[in-house]
Amino acid sequence: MKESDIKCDGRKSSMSHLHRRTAWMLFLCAVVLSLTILVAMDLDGTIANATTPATVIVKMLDTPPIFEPAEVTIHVGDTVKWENVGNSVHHATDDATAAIKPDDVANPAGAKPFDSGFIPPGASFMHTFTVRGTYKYVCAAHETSGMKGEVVVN
Ligand SMILES: [Cu+2]
Repeated sequence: MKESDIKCDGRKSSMSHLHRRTAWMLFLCAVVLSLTILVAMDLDGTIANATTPATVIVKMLDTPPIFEPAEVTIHVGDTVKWENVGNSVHHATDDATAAIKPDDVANPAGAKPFDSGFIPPGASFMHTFTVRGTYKYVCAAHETSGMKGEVVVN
């Protein structure tokens, strides 16, 4: 009687011990998994919210003379890089004094106008936008041919 009771108790206690270990392991796995998810979410959130400055490329083409893309939307602190991929000289400016038609250019209040000067084939010009607003610019050489562009800074 006593022996069987002991055996039974022993089995019971070993079973519950095993269950406790399994439960503990599962709990640890759940904790590790939760922490991994939290860290991943935090990193993802950090990347999504980060204001890492970007550089947007605008190509300058010859036939027809255009900026490609003609309109870009960026964030404060981002840079636009104009690349002359054509064989003609191009230019990018939002300075009203360089434009034939004043309406072809626009420069937000408080922003200093940018002017690339003439960009030879294969060369490029970069400008970092630090003031929000809409910038309208032209290529002084091809303004009348419709070489106009727009940068919206949010
Ligand atoms: Cu041009």
